[in-house]
Amino acid sequence: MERHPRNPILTRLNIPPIPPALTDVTSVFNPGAIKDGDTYRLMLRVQSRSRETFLVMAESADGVNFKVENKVVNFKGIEKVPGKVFHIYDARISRLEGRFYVMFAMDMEDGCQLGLGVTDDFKNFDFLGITSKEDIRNGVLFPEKVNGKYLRMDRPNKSRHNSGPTSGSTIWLSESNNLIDWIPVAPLINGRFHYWDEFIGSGPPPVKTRKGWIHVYHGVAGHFGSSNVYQGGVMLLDLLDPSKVLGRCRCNILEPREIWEIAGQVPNVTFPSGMIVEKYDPEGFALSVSEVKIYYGAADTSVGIVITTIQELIEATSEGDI
Ligand code: BMA
Repeated sequence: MERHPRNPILTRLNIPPIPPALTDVTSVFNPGAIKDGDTYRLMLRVQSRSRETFLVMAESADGVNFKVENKVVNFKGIEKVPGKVFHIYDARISRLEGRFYVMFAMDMEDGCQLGLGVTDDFKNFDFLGITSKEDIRNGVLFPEKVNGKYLRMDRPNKSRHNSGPTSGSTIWLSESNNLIDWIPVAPLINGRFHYWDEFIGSGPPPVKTRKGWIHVYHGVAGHFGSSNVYQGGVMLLDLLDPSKVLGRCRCNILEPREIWEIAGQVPNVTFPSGMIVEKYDPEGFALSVSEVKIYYGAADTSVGIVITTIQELIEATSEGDI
């Protein structure tokens, strides 16, 4: 992973005032990402000084220099959800059957749920529903049906960081016939206690390669007392049976090192949430030589980008287990 010299590519100073909710914002982080034709799009998590979070779109011609829109994303229909929705955040964008689906976390009275929205043009967004029945986060859709089912990875929140938010240490594969009702199929990977990825959760949606589904996730080392360290890692799933894990990195592939990753609203956080692959073959498999852009939230304060290739990501999954 190579950090781009332009980093951090987005900070609070790039967010135009969007009154009344967003003026003089505190932070921008954890973006969803997609390439739509020649346009790179990010769905940013922007936080105000009331510590409310809103989703805001940004676009770019080169994937590095982004212009942020001066309006908040409004998922039409979300206002009908019974009960209070405190925040929606951490959007993951997937292109599926020709539409753009957005899965995001919804903080509600009973914990966190996974909401699903859809758009065709990144101007009008529709809310499709709440897709979970338990406290859960980090839901990412596969970009196509596998064996006749929609698939996603998700992370039930079964534990809690030291005096922090609820978290979990198992990423699950779930399946659905309609994108709204999901059934857990199999646990994929567990946290490795005492090492870098004790608590885990999906990063960006998985990408199809000839070697399998490549998937970037985040791992949290929680044994440092005063601070949880959020890092990036990668695993490989079988193409035809994604419940089979073919490989997983031993070391993290991204960790907080720069001052803007170490210091901020939540220190020591690199949180990968968007991934853009530049080149696919005609059958839709990512080329191993393709450049990959990974977007991440840094210290819950700004947005960074690292560059790698499909081949390097795949190689990292065969380092051997810890
Ligand atoms: C996780 C999520 C992320 C956040 C991270 C670090 O539990 O809430 O949205 O970036 O913690 O604070």
